[in-house]
Amino acid sequence: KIPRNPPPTLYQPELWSDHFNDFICKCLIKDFELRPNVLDLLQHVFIRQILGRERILQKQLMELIDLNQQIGTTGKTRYRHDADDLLEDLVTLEVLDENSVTEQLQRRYAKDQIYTYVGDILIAVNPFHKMELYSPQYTKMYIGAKRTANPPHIFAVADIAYQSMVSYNADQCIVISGESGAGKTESAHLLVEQLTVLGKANNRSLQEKILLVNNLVEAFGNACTAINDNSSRFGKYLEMKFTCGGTVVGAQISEYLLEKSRVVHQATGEKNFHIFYYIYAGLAERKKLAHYKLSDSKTPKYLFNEHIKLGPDIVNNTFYKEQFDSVEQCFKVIGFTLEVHILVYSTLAAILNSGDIEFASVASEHQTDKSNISNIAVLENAASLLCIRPDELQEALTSHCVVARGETIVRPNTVEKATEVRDAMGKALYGRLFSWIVNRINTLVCVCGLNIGILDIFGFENFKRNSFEQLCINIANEQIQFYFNQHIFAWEQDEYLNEDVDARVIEYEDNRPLLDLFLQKPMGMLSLLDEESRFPQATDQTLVEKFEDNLKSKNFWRPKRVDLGFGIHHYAGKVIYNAAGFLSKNRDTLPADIVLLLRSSENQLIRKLVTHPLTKTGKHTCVLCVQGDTGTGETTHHPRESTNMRTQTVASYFRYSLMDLLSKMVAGQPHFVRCIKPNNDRQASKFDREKVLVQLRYTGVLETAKIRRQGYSHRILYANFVNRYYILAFHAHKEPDASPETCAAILEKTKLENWVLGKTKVFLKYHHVETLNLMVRQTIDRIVLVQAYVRGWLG
Ligand code: AOV
Ligand code: MG
Repeated sequence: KIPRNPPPTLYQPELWSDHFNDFICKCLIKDFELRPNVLDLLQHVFIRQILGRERILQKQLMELIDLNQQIGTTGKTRYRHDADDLLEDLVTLEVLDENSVTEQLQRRYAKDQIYTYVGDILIAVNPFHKMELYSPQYTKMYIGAKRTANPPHIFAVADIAYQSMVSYNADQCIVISGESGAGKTESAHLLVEQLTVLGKANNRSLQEKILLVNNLVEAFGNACTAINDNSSRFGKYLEMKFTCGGTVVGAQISEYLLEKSRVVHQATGEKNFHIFYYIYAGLAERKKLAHYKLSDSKTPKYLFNEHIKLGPDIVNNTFYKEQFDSVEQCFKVIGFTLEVHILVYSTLAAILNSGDIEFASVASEHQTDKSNISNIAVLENAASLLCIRPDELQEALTSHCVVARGETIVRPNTVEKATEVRDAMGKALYGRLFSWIVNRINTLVCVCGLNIGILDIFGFENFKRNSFEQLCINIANEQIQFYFNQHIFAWEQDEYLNEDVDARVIEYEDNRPLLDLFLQKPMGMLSLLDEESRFPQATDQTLVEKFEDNLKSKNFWRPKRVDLGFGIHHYAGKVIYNAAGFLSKNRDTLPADIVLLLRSSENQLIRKLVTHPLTKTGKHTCVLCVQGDTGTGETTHHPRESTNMRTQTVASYFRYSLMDLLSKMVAGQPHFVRCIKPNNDRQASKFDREKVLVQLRYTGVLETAKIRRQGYSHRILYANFVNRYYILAFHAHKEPDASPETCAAILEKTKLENWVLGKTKVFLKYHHVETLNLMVRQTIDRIVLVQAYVRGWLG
């Protein structure tokens, strides 16, 4: 009987006699083309020597060949051309220049082929319309397939990361980059979806949980900006956790640098975080607005943007209502009790109510401006949602304590100061609520194991007016670009030198000077900002002057006629920043009086949010981080909050976060997805050549194609290489010595071309490894198959 589905675990050379293993290997390694193998096996050796039979049934033979053909054939990498001669890998372009690259992308885009490879890197051009590319049929097509067998696709990236994780038992990391609105978040979703399928999430509820959790975090962390209706306002690193066998068992989310200022203020034409609109509409639908001290006739100030006519439309918006339902659903799925739902809504409603508290100036005897609350009813609403006493809230907002010569003195707050305190409270509560939700999710769904991380941060931004938030966002992107450069260019070219490998050097735009400009200690921009933030007398004006006096870089300049303005020539273009508010945004202080008051809240969630610092502590070492003068690559992080004045600044927290993120990323083998925005109007089928060209330039796509064509993106130590691939040329049950000769023997056997042996490593082209891995998989499949046959025949 012919076994139809040979069990995959059958490949266990140790269970078979040496004689038989020898024999199988002899047959199998002869050639990677299939027929001679099977024929040899069956006709010449197998039948006579083992079974002693002279003939075999024709039918059995044909079936065996059939089965083998289904496993697939290997061979040299084929590059696909379609009828119009469009290329799927830019590396294979005959003429490699800006023009030809843009031309290819444009022609492909016109045919809805939004994905294109540059070697092992995927370019994704935002289609700005729904594509028929993600159906179950596509999901299936990209599982375990050779990359060149199908058109380029984001699912192929998921598959390669997954296969590498399983084959090498090693963590992976998928880095998605591109400017705001280029499609990073959408790509991240697609990757998560495909990875849950690949990971054979054995219960649907886990799969559902992971996808839902992702959406929940985005409801709290995304918002509508001038560029993107669903713009990520935080950095997200989602790690999918797998067992060694490759079964998905959970996910963990790390969030970075939420743009909290959005809670209290949004730029022209922009909105607050999605969740506020969702609960507002959702609670209205359930007639519960009054319970949370909200009214459907008066939009809270924090949600009201005069440039967007939202007003009463929010409560009638069906999309918001649906989203509210799905947030509730998500809370349930991840195990939040009804009590917790209510606590979360109360906190959000408290933030909205406190935003409506108004202050009026009252003259005082000592001529310092005092402030008073002009709408006490609103204050009472906020206090009741926060479960604190209204008189205490009033006091904490309109006055502050100072300690002078051992005496505590109460000083009044001006209207301006009181407003600042009110907003600081809203921002702090929201920021902590966000971190708390993410932490809760992690305790519910996180399990340890192998992981594939997916990085989706806020993309490079250049608005009409750019502030501290844009500076942080753009520095983060600068750092990711640096990581990309290190990986694609710097480390590879260093290894040529170390290993005496002759390869042409590719010039690329190194953005290290920019990172130094921002991150160096003590004279980088963030250090200067921190230093200035420590002086109580400092102003935003003295800050920009300090920048001007100390930052000596051609990438920094002061534009004329822009008060408080300074320019930075980022890797992705020139941005003019306005330093107004930099100092206060960086100090980000939550007055001690507010902290103490909130700690006395009857609402246990509020108490939790202000009692436990939710941020991480610890030391991080990362080879990628620019660490200023010491060069040790280490930093310590202090708990973010304390009630004294020595609170940590946003800049130093930001620096810490970047390092934390990078240390996570460098731990895995990276895969890159480059999202490209084809136009600024979010229009489908519109390919603005100039716009695309600029992005191709600053992301170094042309140079990447060159280095992938000429260089060796995989460098594997002899021992590792032999261990992984000896089965292709030697007996499966006997691992040969890890010598350069063995490596050469394996490579010659595979008929791959253009590899090089260095002093300690094998240097391979980007497509070699995939071919080798596939050959190993097929060899094992064949061994399994033959074993199954033999079992069938013998038994
Ligand atoms: P981003 O993540 O890169 O921006 P998004 O992933 O949010 O950008 O994409 C912006 C919009 O482009 C989406 O809302 C979709 O309408 C559209 N889009 C992107 N990719 C696809 C796709 N594969 N198919 C269909 N539509 C797509 V920002 O988060 O702003 O940096 O901070
Ligand atoms: Mg995004």
